[in-house]
Amino acid sequence: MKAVVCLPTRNEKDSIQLMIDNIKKLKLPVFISDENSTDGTIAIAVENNVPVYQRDGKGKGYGMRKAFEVARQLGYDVLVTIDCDCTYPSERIPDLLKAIEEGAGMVIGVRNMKNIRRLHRIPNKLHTLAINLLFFRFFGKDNWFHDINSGMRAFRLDRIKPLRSKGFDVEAEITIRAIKEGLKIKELPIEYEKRVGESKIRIKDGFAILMRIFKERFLP
Ligand SMILES: Nc1nc2c(ncn2[C@@H]2O[C@H](COP(=O)(O)OP(=O)(O)OP(=O)(O)O)[C@@H](O)[C@H]2O)c(=O)[nH]1
Ligand SMILES: [Mg+2]
Repeated sequence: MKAVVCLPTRNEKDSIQLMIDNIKKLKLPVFISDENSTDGTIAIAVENNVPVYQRDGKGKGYGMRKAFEVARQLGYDVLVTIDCDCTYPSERIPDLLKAIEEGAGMVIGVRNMKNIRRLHRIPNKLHTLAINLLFFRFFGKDNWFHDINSGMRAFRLDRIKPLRSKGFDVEAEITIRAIKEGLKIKELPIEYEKRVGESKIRIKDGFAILMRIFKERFLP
């Protein structure tokens, strides 16, 4: 199994060095999928010999699509994505990969909700509930999800069909793709820290995520 880590970035100069150091400690290959960062993020990545790829459109969805494309082109079977804002525990990546080796098609890091701002926590619960209710018939009672927007996950690339999301709806879409493909999805509880640097998500993104869930359920 060949795995690679992708850090999606948009102006993450305050956290990228630490994120790169943490992943290098794990001896895993890493690349950046960037959104025209202008704050020096790219220079830090280049100084650390980490390859940087620029997205083809605006938004985290495009960043993830680029991540899929690059990982496939480089011949990897498993992609690990982790937000580059020092909120997720990169030292747990090996646990995600172990679960994949043991047969999971996707492993989602389920955040300890206490450090998620209330403004994010409530929509996140709503999105997760929406997927649980609308896609129940695909996965049945044995799999009830707890954090479908998590920005830390690992999955087998060959089983995920091309993405359509442009923005922050991409995590929900990746989860839905995995459900529809019948992948064995495992959840792994993880810690979650307060963000370093400026948040990019906006209230309108919460609506876009909900729309994405409904579109994926009811439109072709
Ligand atoms: N490639 C790319 N990455 C992005 C874009 N927007 C955000 N990101 C990255 O995606 C990750 C998640 O963005 P955040 O702003 O942390 O969003 P969030 O985690 O939902 O919200 P917070 O709780 O405020 O952290 C970070 O690593 C961002 O740098 C984008 O347009 N393109
Ligand atoms: Mg974040």
